[in-house]
Amino acid sequence: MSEMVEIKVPDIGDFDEVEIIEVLVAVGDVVAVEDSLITVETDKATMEIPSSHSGTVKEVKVKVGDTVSKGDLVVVLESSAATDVKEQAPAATPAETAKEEAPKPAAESAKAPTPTAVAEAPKPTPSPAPEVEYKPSPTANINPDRFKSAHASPALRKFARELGVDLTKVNGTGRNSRIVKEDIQSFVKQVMETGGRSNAAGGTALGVEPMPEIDFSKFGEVETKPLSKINKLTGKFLHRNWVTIPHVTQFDEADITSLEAFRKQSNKDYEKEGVKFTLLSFIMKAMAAGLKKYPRFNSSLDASGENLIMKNYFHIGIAVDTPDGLVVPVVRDVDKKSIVDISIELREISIKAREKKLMPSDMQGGCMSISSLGGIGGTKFTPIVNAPEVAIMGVSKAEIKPVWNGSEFEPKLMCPLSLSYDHRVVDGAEGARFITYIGHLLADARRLLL
Ligand code: CAO
Repeated sequence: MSEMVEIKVPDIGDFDEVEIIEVLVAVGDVVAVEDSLITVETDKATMEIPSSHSGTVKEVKVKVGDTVSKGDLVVVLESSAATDVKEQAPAATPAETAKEEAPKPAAESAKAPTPTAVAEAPKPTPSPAPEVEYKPSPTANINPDRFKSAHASPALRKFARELGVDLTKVNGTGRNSRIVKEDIQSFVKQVMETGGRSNAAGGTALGVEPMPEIDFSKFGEVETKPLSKINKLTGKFLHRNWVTIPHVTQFDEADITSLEAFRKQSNKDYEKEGVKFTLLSFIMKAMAAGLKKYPRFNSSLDASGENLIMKNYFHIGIAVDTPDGLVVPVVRDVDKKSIVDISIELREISIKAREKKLMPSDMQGGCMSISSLGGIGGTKFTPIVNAPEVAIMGVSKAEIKPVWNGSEFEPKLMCPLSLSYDHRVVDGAEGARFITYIGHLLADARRLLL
């Protein structure tokens, strides 16, 4: 006889109010015991909440973005197998390294159900979950260790193994680059379409030789240092963006002589309030105005690559250099904020970034990014577009230069700008117009107020 069973969030260690990043079931799905229902994420770990019962999903009580704690209702199942309730498994405490560590297997002794069962799911398992011994197929040539470290749920790992897909070569489009089912499907589709030649592993994707493995110690003393998590994550995205987006980089120099005088004066005026203005806040404001005037810069290609999603909000990503690598937090609604507010927020997010306190949501939703190396040096550089954005602007160190005014050279403070854009979306003329407009705005700070 069937019964309705409520599956609730079990004890998830020290965590409370954790965010749901994936809902893995929908009404009508048939689930087995231990099938994952949702994935939750803290700043330290992702965990999957498995089902304690088998049955058909009748109601899903949560959605992505919700926060849940122990005891919150996740789904209601119509369960026919009353004996499949699981005993609470030993706690798999999410630890600092939980995303990388192999979790402990869950205990599986059964307990007797009651007719009005209100079940707590078995203890959640930090991802990646226990693996069936992975045996690469002769043709797949997959590195088992790297496969295990791929950011995907156990169910998807199984799915990938069945298809012979090397998860390390699949780009994750879910939260925090988590691999979702559609990523595996589109990977397979791509391989089918290109006869197996398309492969994200560097050389082979481009039809060139892979990098040789070199024993550098033959040439002198060496030390091996692992890349940070951020390095690895950004590296994957940068690689993808570099090889898949046809980049053009347009250079210009903005005359910021009068803006610099205004900035210095403003710094004095606001000293008591503790507000410090750097050039970047003014550039952010100018960029928001540029996005309004040239809306193609404020767009993204949709998944089919056939439509542009035009955005009516103006959020700017700022590349921040941290000891662990590059992160890009987003300042929202820059068009609506004053330069004072932007400066305060900029300072706050840089501190948060360097103290590793950014939440995933702090780094989402950007329309266009700025990478400012102006405080460090260099004359110009070619920034890589931060997809799904279609453009990014690099800022280098401003210098006094002689500028011809028609009758003589004048000393002007010139700030180098490097605008990279996705040439599928923005054409060269539009790129030149955009960067010229930014220069025009920066040449007179009053224009930023209009
Ligand atoms: N020209 C000349 N001086 C500049 C300048 C420019 N374009 N931009 C900033 N400066 C000055 C600032 O005015 C400040 O000087 P004062 O203290 O005398 O006023 C000094 O350089 C340091 O500025 P800052 O870098 O601390 O502040 P910012 O607002 O310009 O930048 C942030 C903030 C977070 C973007 C920056 O600290 C940072 O992390 N930059 C690196 C970004 C990066 O790594 N990009 C590369 C991405 S690709 O790998």
